Amino acid sequence: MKLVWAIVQNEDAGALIDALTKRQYRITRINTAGGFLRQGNATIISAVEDNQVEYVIAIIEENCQKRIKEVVPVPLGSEPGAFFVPYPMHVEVGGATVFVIDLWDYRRL
Ligand code: 2BA
Repeated sequence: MKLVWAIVQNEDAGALIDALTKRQYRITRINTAGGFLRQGNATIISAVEDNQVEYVIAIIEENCQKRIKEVVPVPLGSEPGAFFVPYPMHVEVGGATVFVIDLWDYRRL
């Protein structure tokens, strides 16, 4: 078995969970935040049979869009008299960051 571990945008998480649970996949959603943007995102984990991995990834791809997010850089420090003009930056986020991890054991007790 494999653990499919997907970091997705909050905007996509609901539809993705619906699409997976409708097909009988068991999933867990964890509310997480990205280290770069410091904004909330969602981590979806699901233990699946090896032969289901590509199908699950295809469902993730189908339900997660790329988006441009605006971020305003925060100054790390400033000299007296200096001023900082916070020009917004744009970064492309998603569709999803997916890790596939070998699962040693899976039990429902
Ligand atoms: P964040 O860390 O908030 O990153 C959001 C987006 O900012 C990233 O989108 C990427 O486009 C950009 N970005 C991240 N780090 C950057 C850097 N050092 N310099 C320039 N731009 C940077 P995605 O790549 O689609 O990632 C979306 C979220 O997935 C990330 O949110 C993070 O929570 C997670 N993630 C991505 N790669 C990861 C990795 N290698 N390990 C763990 N989590 C990861």
